[in-house]
Amino acid sequence: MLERLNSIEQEALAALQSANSKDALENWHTMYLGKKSPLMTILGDLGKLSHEERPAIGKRGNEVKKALEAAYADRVEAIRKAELQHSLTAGALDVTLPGRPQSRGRLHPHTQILREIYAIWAEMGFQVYRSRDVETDEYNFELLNIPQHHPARDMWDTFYTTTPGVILRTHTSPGQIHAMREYCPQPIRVILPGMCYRYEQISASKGIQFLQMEGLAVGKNIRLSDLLGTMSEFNRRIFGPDRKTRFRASYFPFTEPSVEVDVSCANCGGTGCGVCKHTGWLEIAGAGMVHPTVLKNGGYDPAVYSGFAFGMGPERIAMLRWGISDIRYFWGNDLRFLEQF
Ligand code: FA5
Repeated sequence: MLERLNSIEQEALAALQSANSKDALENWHTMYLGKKSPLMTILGDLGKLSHEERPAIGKRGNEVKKALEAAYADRVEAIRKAELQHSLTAGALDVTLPGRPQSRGRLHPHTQILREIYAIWAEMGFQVYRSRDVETDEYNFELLNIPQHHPARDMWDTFYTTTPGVILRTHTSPGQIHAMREYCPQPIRVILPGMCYRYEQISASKGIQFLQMEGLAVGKNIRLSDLLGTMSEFNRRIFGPDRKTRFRASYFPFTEPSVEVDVSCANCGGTGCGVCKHTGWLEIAGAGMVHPTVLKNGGYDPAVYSGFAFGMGPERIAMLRWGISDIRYFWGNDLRFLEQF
């Protein structure tokens, strides 16, 4: 029996030397140290041996078991190291190589300028109010004091749907009525950003689809001087302190009195150039005191409440800010343009 144990030990240690992988090691373990292995069978059957034989066989059996276990652990460690070494050399990684650049998206200049404009109006107490792109003739025109056949409709001709009276809005002004009807009789300070659509001859400064940003303030004792001061402050914040603001008398059916808001041309500093058509000024918004009829249509008593409103073109503001020469770039989807912002 002792000889049998010696030969088990020798055979097992020899077989261990040729086990070169994790799988081979596992097989070896089952074969030589597993429950049904010859060694374990001998150790398990010690009770069947005679009193004389048992101590010596038991002692030697345990020695062999310990030796095999120790050799097994050494071999596992050696193979782990060899595998690590192999993977370090075979799959060698040059950590000094530059990484693959991730192409990062960015915000469209529309979104960037809108966020800047929102932040300025927010500081002046104006909240964003969302209004729909698809409007009714009633909201886009009638309730804004532009009845059927009014000549002002020519300026704001639009796209019509197959449902009579349902159109794409030509300006964000119909949102004034929605906001007033929702908040009346509370005071209002909102901006209404969004897309507008017009039947328009496309040019460098005119699109058939473009952004507008309406503003509306309604309350008691709101005066023209409040509008002029607020617009001047907005221009100072968005264009910087060097640019001047000018107001020109104008006409809109939904404001009385009405003004156009101009800023001094950044290109020439106000002396006149091609960009400003040699006037020194660029128009950025229409504005005025909310017409009494419009206040009434919104639910406010014009004898008690007053307000101002404005409608500006964020694309034109972006063009002035960043020196963009053509409004069509915003929709051109040309990466050479978009990547500059
Ligand atoms: C209006 O649309 C009025 N609703 C503005 C208003 C609101 C006046 C509240 C009084 C009170 P106007 O058509 O001028 O006005 O347009 C206002 C601004 O929108 C313009 O100054 C311009 O910046 C922009 N805009 C107008 N038409 C286009 C277009 N076709 N393409 C790009 N921007 C445009």
